[in-house]
Amino acid sequence: MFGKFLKKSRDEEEGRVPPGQVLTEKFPVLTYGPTPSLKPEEVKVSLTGLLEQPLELSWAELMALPQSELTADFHCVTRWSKLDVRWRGVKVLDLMSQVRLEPQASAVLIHCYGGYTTNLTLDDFLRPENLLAHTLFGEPIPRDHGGPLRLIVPHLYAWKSAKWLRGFEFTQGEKLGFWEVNGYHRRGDPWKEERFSEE
Ligand SMILES: Nc1nc2c(c(=O)[nH]1)N[C@H]1C(S)=C(S)[C@@H](COP(=O)(O)O)O[C@H]1N2
Ligand SMILES: [Mo]
Repeated sequence: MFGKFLKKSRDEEEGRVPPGQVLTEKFPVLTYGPTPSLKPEEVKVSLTGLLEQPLELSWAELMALPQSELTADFHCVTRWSKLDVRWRGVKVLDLMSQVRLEPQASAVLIHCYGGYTTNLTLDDFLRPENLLAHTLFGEPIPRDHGGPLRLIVPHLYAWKSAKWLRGFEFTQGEKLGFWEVNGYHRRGDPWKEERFSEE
């Protein structure tokens, strides 16, 4: 009976690991460039570009928005995946209820402290699970994992989950981000193995 239970859970897990990925229990750190050092009260999140009015939120203003939990799998394009990572923070949709986009807006370029950028279409950005996370497994996110604040976009490769989040620039058409300019796929769906650009 126990064997059957184990087998079922393994089968279940197999359906959760995208092609070409290997599970890890650890949580490796993947950073290109410097690791910013920021106190939560120094963090600001700005919304700019194709909006009726730009907005900048302080840490206190972010904490005053509804707070949500997300448990999600994390897939790095360098082929490791970690299941059931627990985050807490502000849903992208709760942040976006504070602003009105211009009708031409179709994409967002995400900016980070330290200069990293990554791009998403609005369809990929405005998903109910996406989170501005400040807590990882019940603790403030460690600095090397993107604390005080990072984006989590669980349905795409983790290079879209920008650490040390600084803001969102709404654009007409995608402006490509750091890895996307350097040969990575513009979208990055792990289930389709959208690792590299075909252009
Ligand atoms: N600002 C910033 N965000 C980033 C990165 C980075 O180098 N800088 N690396 C990305 C990549 S490639 C991955 S796999 C994940 C890794 O997150 P982790 O270091 O918490 O595992 O962060 C993503 N977000
Ligand atoms: Mo990655």
